[in-house]
Amino acid sequence: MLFSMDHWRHAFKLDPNKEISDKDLESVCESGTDGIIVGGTDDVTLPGVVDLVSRVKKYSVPCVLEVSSIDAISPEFDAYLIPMVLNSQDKQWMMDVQHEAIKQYKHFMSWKEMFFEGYCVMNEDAKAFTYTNCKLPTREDVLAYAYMAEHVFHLPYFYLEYSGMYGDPDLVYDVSSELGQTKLIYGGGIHTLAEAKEMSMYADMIVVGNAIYTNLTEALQTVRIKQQSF
Ligand code: 1GP
Repeated sequence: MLFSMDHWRHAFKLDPNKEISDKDLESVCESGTDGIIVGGTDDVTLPGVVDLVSRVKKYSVPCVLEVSSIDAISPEFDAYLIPMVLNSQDKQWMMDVQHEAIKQYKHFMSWKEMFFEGYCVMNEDAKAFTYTNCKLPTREDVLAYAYMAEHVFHLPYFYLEYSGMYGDPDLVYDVSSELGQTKLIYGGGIHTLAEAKEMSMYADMIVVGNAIYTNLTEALQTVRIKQQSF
């Protein structure tokens, strides 16, 4: 059966650079979330990625790698998410790192397990924002990026990335209205079920990251969005 994330409503994002105990990892993996995304911005190393995926693979939850470094790709994952940073000011993050990866690895790549995401980084204080030299987009910019993700690049996912900061629900609503086929992923600053519910009203999938490490009990509650119908 082909791997798909299209039905995912909720994902936890684990950072290979952060410590998590076996007990907490079990709670995350057995929480009922649709999947685990392994991803981070800096100091993502192959040993860190391999260690984390091997621990997650003890559970039945799907596990995908959001690739941030070409040197830290392990074959253990169910699928791979490849970001294309639409609001980066450097072509490198939109096109060149992906181009280099394809040049080196295209014969090993299974395209059935590889999904490109149009990334729009919205938090100026996020590491990813600085690292990929992003420019803060206006509302109109974001809507045009979403339009391009769907109609120009035909990307399966558009990721509105507020990493570390709770975003603007009105903008999430506007972006969701702009998209048809392309699914909207929202991530950033979700710490409570109420926040998860709010963003889930508009985003196809929400991603919870930092809260795993700051308040796991609350973070686990966010999975309850899957029991609600909106
Ligand atoms: C980060 O979008 C994810 O890439 C989740 O953001 O860590 O702020 O929850 P937080």
